[in-house]
Amino acid sequence: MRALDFKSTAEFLHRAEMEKREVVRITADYPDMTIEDAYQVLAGLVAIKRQRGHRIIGPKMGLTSQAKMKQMNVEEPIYGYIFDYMAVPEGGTVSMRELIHPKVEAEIAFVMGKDMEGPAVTGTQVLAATEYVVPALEIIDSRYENFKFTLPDVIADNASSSRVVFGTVLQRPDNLELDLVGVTLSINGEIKDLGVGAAVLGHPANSVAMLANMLARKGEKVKAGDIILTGGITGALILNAGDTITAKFDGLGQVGFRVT
Ligand code: 0L1
Ligand code: MG
Repeated sequence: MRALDFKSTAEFLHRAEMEKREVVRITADYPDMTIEDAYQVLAGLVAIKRQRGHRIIGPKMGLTSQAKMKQMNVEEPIYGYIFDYMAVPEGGTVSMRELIHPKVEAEIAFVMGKDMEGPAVTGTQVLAATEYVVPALEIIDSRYENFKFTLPDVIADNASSSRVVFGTVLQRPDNLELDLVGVTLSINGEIKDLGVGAAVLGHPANSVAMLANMLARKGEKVKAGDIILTGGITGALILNAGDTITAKFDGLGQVGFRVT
């Protein structure tokens, strides 16, 4: 069997995203692809997007809920990157014509005020280094057929990152109990899922701490100015044209968009 070529695999996944086309998962042809290989493909994908002039808004954490970790049979979340072209204004629209088979999940995003370098960063340190928290909706859109993949596949595919909508009200994290923040996720005015901040590794700040510690293995860090998606508080709901999506976060406000 041919060895996995990181660069051409990254190009393959980038093309699938740009052409809004679902593709066969990488491990169908390369069953031995490791987690390490997958992060190398992701690095290639990041390089391609940067060459095309796109800028990273911040890293994101994925698979942070017990439900998703159990489903994928993993003990550690994964990370990817959110780029500027993925941002949709609050109250704006997302077109199904631009995406493959999108889903939406409600998350809390952290706006970092200071760099955070692992390997032993804690949630408490993260809160001290955070400038603001903001409610967010992440639209995930796996490039793989039927949204089916193994762990290395989804890492290589930038953790299914596709679009993000940030709320417009930013709050200081002091005096907020983010683990206790209740969230409802509604489609067309009907609550379809709900959750609480603690669904994200016990506290969303723990997700940023884990991210800093995972990045440290690659000699990277969380940077001041990064806007970090910490992981789904709710499950991921399938989107359809005509949907209006609203997430309400107790004490943090709300965020929404329409699907055309
Ligand atoms: O943001 C996420 O948690 C997505 C991680 C990748 C798994 C998925 O696409 O559901
Ligand atoms: Mg997510």
